[in-house]
Amino acid sequence: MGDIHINSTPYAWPFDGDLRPDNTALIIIDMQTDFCGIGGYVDQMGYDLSLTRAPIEPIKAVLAAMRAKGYTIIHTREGHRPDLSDLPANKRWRSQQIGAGIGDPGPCGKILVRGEAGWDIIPDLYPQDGEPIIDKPGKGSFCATDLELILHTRGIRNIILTGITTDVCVHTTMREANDRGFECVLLEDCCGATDQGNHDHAVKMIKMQGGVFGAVSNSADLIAGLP
Ligand code: C5J
Repeated sequence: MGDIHINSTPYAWPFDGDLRPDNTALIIIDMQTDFCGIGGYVDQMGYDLSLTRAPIEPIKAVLAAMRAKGYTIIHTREGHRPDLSDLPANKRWRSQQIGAGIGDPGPCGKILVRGEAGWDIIPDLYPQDGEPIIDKPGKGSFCATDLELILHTRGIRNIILTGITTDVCVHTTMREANDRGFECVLLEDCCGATDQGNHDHAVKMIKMQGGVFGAVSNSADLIAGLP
């Protein structure tokens, strides 16, 4: 037990006050051109890019603060092998229905395909040497990846979640992490969705049942409370 807590709801995070640089990681989810850049997947689907770009500056501030204090920083990218052997037929078909077929050519290269320009992390938030990058074929960051092994190897038990999109990849990852016993907090202003209502409801869901998936905070409170 410790006595370090971040101002958050519905409880002061982490639950046991044991917050240290060597047991806590920042995870930045899918800040790729495909999700927040002109010509990428989200843009091709016709959604409002300002919603998925809104978290860029708040994440930048958290990233700088946590890098300076020596915390583990982990980045994720959603994407598929160039031969599309890890792309389920239903995922491809659904994306084609909305006019942004995964694996099809677009202004930023083949949509959500590893190695293409649109698939990579935006320059503003690009990983530094030594920061693990998790390449994932699905929405959750634990499915078909070595994220859990990396977290356990580093002794991480607290996870700070940021990135896009709040209701899809961030929420799925938070649920996966919570079920594995990690103590999670989502930073509200460091996330964004393709629909503001979905973002708001995804944030609200976390706060039910005493914090059913963890807690919710924001960049300013996290930075102010970070030991
Ligand atoms: C989606 C993601 N929304 N990163 N991916 O398809 O949330």
